[in-house]
Amino acid sequence: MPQSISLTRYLIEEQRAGRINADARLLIEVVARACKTISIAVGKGALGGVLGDAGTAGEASMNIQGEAQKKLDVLSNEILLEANAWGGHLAGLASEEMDTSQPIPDVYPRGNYLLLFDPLDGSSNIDVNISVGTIFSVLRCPEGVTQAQDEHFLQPGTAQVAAGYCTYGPSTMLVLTIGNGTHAFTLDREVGSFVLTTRGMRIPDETKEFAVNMSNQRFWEAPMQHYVGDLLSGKEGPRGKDFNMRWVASMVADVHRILTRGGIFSYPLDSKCAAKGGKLRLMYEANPMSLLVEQAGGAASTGRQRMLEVQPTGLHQRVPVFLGSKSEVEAAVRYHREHDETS
Ligand code: P6P
Repeated sequence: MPQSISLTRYLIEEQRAGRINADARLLIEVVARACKTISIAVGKGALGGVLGDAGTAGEASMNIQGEAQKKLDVLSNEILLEANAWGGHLAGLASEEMDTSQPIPDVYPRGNYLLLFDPLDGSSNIDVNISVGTIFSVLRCPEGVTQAQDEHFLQPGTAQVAAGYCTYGPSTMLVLTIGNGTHAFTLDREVGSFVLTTRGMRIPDETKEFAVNMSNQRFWEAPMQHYVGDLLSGKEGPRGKDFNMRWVASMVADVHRILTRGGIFSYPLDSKCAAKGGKLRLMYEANPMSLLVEQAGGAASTGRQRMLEVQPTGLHQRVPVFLGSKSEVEAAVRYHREHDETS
């Protein structure tokens, strides 16, 4: 029986190899520990008294995105804030659930990293017992800055030191990259630690599976209409093969499937969300997922630009997203080039 490698051992070996320093290693360990706490809360379901909308009876609490917060959104956010406040490796935190970035309380030492997270992505699925997840991204704080402000977070995805997600599904899995491949760890609930179960996830270059919310089709731009229209035409159409479709409406679940067996995930611009720049958020959804996908041999684009090279202009900026099997993302980008009315 080969000796199992824990997340701690993996990170220590990466530190010994000089690919990560002690502070970043400890930061990732703290985030992973917070995810274990969230996993326990999510796993209790109706027994935990934390399902349903946050806020008082008749008045749901809304986040900056204008979305109704679930009780578990708020709880997960609090778990991540509390776990990371005292560690001494952060100069600031930003969350989908908070209007602006948060300073580290003065009573605690500060560090050189910035942590961004979506504490519970896909939380609308919580009440129907479908997988949800935590997405996180780690950036370096600019030299000389001890109390980070929003503008210090506005770095392109290529600047990420680490990125990952924790998916709370049939098993709880942490998928992580520190820039040396994408690796999956499964939570051993009996021991209480994450164990390396896939070293070096690889996304197949080709795919026959796409993930998109088809109910938005009438709102899409021309390139997306042409692209998906040809996918649906199957082997009689220009793509020459039949495609299957999956849409969980939980980005972490859809991306985990794609990292595991290939596919293309898309949340394109549509006339409903175009004014906001898209639906999904760049800093704590698209960028971390794009780094994980590229590190697994896939590709990630806005349809018109490599995702990781987008220069952010706002903490909660939204972008169109195409990510997954490299040749399929390249095909989607080609459709945008050939059918683009905006170019
Ligand atoms: P729709 C969940 O709310 C989320 O942010 C992603 O996890 C998911 O991919 C997307 O929105 C689902 O959006 O419009 O299909 O409900």
